Amino acid sequence: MSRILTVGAAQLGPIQRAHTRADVIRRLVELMRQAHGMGCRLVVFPELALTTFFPRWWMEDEAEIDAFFEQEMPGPETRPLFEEAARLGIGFKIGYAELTVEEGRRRRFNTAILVDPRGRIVGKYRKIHLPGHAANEPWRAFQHLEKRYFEVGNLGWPVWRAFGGIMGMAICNDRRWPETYRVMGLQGVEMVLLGYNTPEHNPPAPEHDPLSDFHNHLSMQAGAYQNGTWVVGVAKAGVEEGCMLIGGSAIIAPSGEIVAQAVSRDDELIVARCDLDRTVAYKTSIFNFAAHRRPEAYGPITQRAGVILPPEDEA
Ligand code: CDT
Repeated sequence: MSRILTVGAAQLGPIQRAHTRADVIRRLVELMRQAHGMGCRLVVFPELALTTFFPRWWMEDEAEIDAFFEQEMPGPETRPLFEEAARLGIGFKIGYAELTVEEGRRRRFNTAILVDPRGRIVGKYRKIHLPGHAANEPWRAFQHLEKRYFEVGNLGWPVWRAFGGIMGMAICNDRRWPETYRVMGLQGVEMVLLGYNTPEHNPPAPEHDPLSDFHNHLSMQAGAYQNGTWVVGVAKAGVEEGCMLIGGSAIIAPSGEIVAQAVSRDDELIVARCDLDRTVAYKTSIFNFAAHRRPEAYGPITQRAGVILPPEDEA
């Protein structure tokens, strides 16, 4: 059996602060057309794909912050992307900053949506693992203020039946956490769609900088293999407002092997014919969760963060 889903990973080069939504949508539409021309039924765009990665700046003016957020989706500026998708009959996944009113207050999330080939939103995910910090830390060359600008996602980790398979979404830092893939893996996910903006330089741990590309692929390849799922990881890359973002967008098979990889740090489409049935051999053998997982034997698991055992003589 085979269930082929031809998917495109549409890596973006940098988006500078001066670039308008219209500038960006033109680039997304061009990549979408390329994907359609190469037979894709689904094209995946990065995290926060409509603007520059604004959490690098400390801002206090609410209107200045709001300018980076979408209050409706599609809205007047993003509708052309939905219309082009429907015209071509191609689905897409895109990340953006979401401003919404829920529970009577304004709330901001780092969000991704899955859109079907008729231009209808079929799934929404809000980023759970928000990296960085909330306080102003001007000593950093580039701040990473996701904890200031976003709330932790409140939609959990659903999966959706779409595109002939079981689809899930994650956003950037989520890809480094095994829970991300496992929570979706336990629901039978067959393809995880994720986008990222990853600075090459991490101010609190600069000794990790040479390993940025390695850690990117290591996380996604392990997540794919250990859960028997395809992973499509898509970067916004290149020098954005002076900050170098890694590339390395990749389409990863359930074996953990990379089957397509971007070579630039610019707008670049990579494509793979993904057989969703390649998940089955993993899900029914080595990673047959029902047969081999033993959560009842793992012992008590604390919910506290960063638990470290006390020294032996204090225990
Ligand atoms: N966007 C995003 O989540 N980036 C983080 C950077 C971590 S360093 C603060 C990432 O995990 O790639």
